[in-house]
Amino acid sequence: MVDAIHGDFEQKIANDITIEPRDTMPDDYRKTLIRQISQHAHSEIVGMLPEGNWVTRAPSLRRKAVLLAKIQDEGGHGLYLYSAAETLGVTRDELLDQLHSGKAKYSSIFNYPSLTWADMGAIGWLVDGAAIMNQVPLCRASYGPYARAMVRICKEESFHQRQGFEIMHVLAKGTEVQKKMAQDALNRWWWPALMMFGPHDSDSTNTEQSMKWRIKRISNDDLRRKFVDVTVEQTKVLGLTVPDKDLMWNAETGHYDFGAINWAEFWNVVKGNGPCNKQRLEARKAAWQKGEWVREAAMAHAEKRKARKEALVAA
Ligand code: FAQ
Repeated sequence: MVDAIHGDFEQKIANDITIEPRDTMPDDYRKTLIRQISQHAHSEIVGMLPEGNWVTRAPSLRRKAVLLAKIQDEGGHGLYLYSAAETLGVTRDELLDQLHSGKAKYSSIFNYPSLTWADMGAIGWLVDGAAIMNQVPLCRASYGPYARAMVRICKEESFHQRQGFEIMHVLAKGTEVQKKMAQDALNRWWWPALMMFGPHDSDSTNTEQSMKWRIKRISNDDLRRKFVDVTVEQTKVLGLTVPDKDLMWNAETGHYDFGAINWAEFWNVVKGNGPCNKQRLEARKAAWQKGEWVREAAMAHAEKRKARKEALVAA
């Protein structure tokens, strides 16, 4: 039955008309959007750190310029997403407070270390590759500000994925040592990249409802399977080996079968005990503290401008 308050909302969802900030929406819809969008924003901001680790050690000026541009893009994605979350009635300070106090989740993948230059290739290729697979359907999410932010984000993520693949390609076709480095990066990032899609559908607490609300359009397992199908073929082009002895083409299903994911490792990382969780949080908190004078200066400038405008209007 369509209830009086949310009838309009439900009809819009059924007819694929986007929900906009001033529209009536159920509290739980608002809550789950704030949850997902803010986790996503935090992931983008924390996700700058593993790559930031290599800016000073990029092997050439060109590589350094590209890497810097990519990291800045990720920062921009975080800002669009925080803005989209703010349209739902939460403040950025509240969201950042949740991140800094360790209450908020962000993607498990960014709690792994970036040990060699090849990791810059693997992150672009696999992590951005998984992000695109997950985010293209979000361009059709039912909440307008989120869907619109995703369109631009996906365009930029495509460039990121290509630059990562190109780094891997150069290394994989290079010297024996370079090829080994590329394979080692693939070995370390493959399974964490599969974990990015979240728990199996049967263990996913939010998927069913989020799909009913057309926030998510494709389930965690279906997206993961699409990612494996596409990425295994790309691995062949690189001449590298996917670190999964159970990986096998299944002619009946038309998809690759792949091995079991280590969910104990996944939940351990999500709960804050991954290899770099503490380091990542410390880095974000330090950046926030060091940026205090910038925020104060910006506020003082804004207040001065406002006072000047008011004086002009009064004159
Ligand atoms: N890590 O019920 P579900 C990027 C949590 S951006 C940590 O299935 P849902 C760009 C989940 O929150 C990467 N926690 O959840 C880049 C939930 O807990 P809650 C981020 C995870 O929301 C590249 C619980 O497990 N992308 O990479 C993870 O329906 C390179 C149960 O899970 C997005 O955020 C995880 N991997 O589906 C930047 C995309 N997976 O909240 C820099 C938008 C699950 O109930 C460098 N988000 N959990 O306490 C989504 O599509 C969804 O939120 C999912 C999870 C698919 C991530």
